[in-house]
Amino acid sequence: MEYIKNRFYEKAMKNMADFQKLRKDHGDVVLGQVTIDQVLTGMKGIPALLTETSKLDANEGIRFRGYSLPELQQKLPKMDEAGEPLPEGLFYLMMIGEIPDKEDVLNISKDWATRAHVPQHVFDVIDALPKNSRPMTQFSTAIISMAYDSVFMKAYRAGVNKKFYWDFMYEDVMTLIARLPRVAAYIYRRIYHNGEHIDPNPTLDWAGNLAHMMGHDSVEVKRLLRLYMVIHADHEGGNVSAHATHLVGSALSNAYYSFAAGMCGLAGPLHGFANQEVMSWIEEMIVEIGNDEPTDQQIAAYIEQTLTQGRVVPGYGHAVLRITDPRFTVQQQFAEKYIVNDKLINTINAIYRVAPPILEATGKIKNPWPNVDAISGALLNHYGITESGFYTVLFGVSRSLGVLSSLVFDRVYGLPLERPSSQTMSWFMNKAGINHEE
Ligand code: CMX
Repeated sequence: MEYIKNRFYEKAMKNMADFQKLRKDHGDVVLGQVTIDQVLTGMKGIPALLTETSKLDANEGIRFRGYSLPELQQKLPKMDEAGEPLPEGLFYLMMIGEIPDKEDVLNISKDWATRAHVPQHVFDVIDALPKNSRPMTQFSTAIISMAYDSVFMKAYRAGVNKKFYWDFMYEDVMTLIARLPRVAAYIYRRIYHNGEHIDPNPTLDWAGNLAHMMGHDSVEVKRLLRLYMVIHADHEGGNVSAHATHLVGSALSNAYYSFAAGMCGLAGPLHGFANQEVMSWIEEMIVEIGNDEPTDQQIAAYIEQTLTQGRVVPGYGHAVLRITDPRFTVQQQFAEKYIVNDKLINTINAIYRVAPPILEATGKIKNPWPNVDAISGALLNHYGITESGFYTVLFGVSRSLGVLSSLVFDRVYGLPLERPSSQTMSWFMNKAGINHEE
């Protein structure tokens, strides 16, 4: 399986030369100005991170190494021609920058299958938690517990030269990604299926095996999870899960610590947990209205009520996007293609008709359009994965592909400890020309 690693190394060394040239010859080039508003609203729009794997455009959506999602649905290898692309292919693209062929993808599937064994102590750690601990608590705890096996940490302690860090990080990243479906499925079966676990099938692809171990072995679920794992994989470097993984990694924390930090960020309701919040919000609306096929007027009134209560409408808005999230559109098209007359999906479509003008009319919400989380739960629910408390874990399994490939790049470039400066209120007031009393 050295083939993928060697290809990565070849490409990465070219990038490394560019990186060194930038620092050596062009380090003093000014990138832009930073306003008080940008700092006080979450550092939005400040070009402050180097991320190779994907780029998000506000008016177009995500591109992975230059390719949009519809392009990837066409170009990435699939299990069968009518199906959805394999996440292994997206991982290859993010790491190497080229569209893989089927053999490249099968190579990665095989590599991950050989690394997928999860040590017993990880299951023991999960089992030591109360069964009703939140799935994301169990997931991030299990990830940290695997740091025991970090080859990066062992190499660092053994005094390995920093120019080889990327190699050990690559090994940890591949092993961690390989193990995640088993860990996630274990948590799922533990909580929702009386701990009746299902052994992995090493002949299956990464997402197909996840569906299998969860006990949803149908062609339909495998197809959906392949798409799901592709569209949630990366959203450039500034989102909370990517940034947290990168930040913690900058202290030379190993991949397990770094990714667990990212997953704690993903578990927040303004980020990945929104995919669960959407389901709870709709359930509450249906109970309150007393009708599981609410009219547009009833939905509009419920959205108004949510806003009046000072709550957010989950699944809507975005820190960067200013359009309907293409990840929403791709899932909506999937539903149109494969799903006929599902009440929940009809309701999601009705919310899409009704919500944007109401959100826009507030005058403060910068993006009134749906994001990826507005519909993902409805698709899972349709195919029998009804346990919405688990949905953010699925997001997390997918997100590993992007943030962990970025972590390998971080070590290739030798990016240093991240340490922006913070300032006091007086400093900001002085900058604004206002005299501030402490
Ligand atoms: N419902 C109600 N109010 C919203 C809103 C929504 N869907 N989206 C934004 N707002 C509000 C903000 O809370 C903020 O209010 P205050 O000025 O009172 O603080 C105001 O509108 C301006 O916010 P913004 O600049 O448009 O959005 P931010 O960049 O601050 O936040 C996001 C982006 C995603 C956190 C926000 O749109 C939101 O809370 N959406 C709902 C939660 C959600 O779906 N999150 C998932 C995002 C995708 C993902 O990461 O998985």
